[in-house]
Amino acid sequence: MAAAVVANGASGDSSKAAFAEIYSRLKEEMLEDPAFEFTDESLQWIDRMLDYNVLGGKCNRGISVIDSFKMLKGTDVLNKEETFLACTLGWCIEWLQAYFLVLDDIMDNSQTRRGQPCWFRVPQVGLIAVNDGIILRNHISRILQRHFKGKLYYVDLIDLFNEVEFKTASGQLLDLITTHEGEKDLTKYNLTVHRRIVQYKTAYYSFYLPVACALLLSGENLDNFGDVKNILVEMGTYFQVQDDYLDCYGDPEFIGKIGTDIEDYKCSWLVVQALERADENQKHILFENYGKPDPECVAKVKDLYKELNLEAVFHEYERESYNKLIADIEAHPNKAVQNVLKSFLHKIYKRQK
Ligand code: GPP
Ligand code: MG
Ligand code: MG
Ligand code: MG
Repeated sequence: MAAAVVANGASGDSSKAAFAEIYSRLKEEMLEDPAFEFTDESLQWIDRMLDYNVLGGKCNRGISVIDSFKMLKGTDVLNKEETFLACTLGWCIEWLQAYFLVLDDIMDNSQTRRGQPCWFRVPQVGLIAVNDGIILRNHISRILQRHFKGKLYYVDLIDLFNEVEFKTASGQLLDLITTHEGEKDLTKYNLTVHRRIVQYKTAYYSFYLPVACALLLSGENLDNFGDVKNILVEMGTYFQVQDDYLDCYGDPEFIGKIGTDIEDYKCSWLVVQALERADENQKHILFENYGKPDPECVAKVKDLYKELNLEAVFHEYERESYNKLIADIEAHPNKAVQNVLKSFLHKIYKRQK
């Protein structure tokens, strides 16, 4: 399983290898936890549930903790203790991601994730997946307690994970209830609404959290890095626009998931762009077909996207976002921080999955 992590990583080889190695240790610790008197059956459940949901992703978030920490320290070599701590925080973010995805796939009624059926679709799992989500979340607290309690920044770390989790759940709420408002009234969807949703549901946990973990490991006070947070939230917004784009245009074989945004009536960047460009007739087509499970309706929406040339609109957005982010990053006074931000941006620019 660890090999899959290595193969999918998008960063320096040494970080990837070190990162993959730590997973087994953290998993073993969770399985040995004396707080639970696991039967063999429950031990096997947790073992399989962890491998199924924590592994198999790109691990960009997790590996970014190590890469960012190295850049902040200005070295390519970390000692054993530093490597372990950075990898462990990286895995906590991957555990957080697993927890969110297990639940998000239920809420979005998705079919596949990372090239396999969503966890709740696995026979015998079903809604036990909800409880597995809770277990995954609790594992994070237990990992942090075991390895960071006693560190000066322990409380800040706990606060950080709590705050980011709350922001993400709030974003998820906005994402979900926006589809109810005004009984499917597309006129409510615009870039401001979209921006608020994606900042909260994606940007904080995917972009701010890894860098904030590296800053805490480096002994920094997060209050001094408000400008860095703003840039990372912008980067996270761009990342979720890519996710919205790939939901429609990505190859399911390659991205490992089948899009559901049109069926789910999501306030996706694509539908917002379509609404901005559509004439009355085209708007009528959208109003009639968006948010319906019927494949014919989905196809009509996709045809309209094509007519409006949304692929080109996206590529232009992607170029502009990149240029703006690079300009913001280069305006930052600290060179090490600039390197952290640029490295993160280059991991996602023009990503295909
Ligand atoms: C991405 O939305 C956002 C999340 C995965 C956060 C979920 C938060 C919870 C509190 C459960 P998405 O639905 O567009 O992601 P994907 O396309 O990967 O399903
Ligand atoms: Mg979702
Ligand atoms: Mg989803
Ligand atoms: Mg999506």
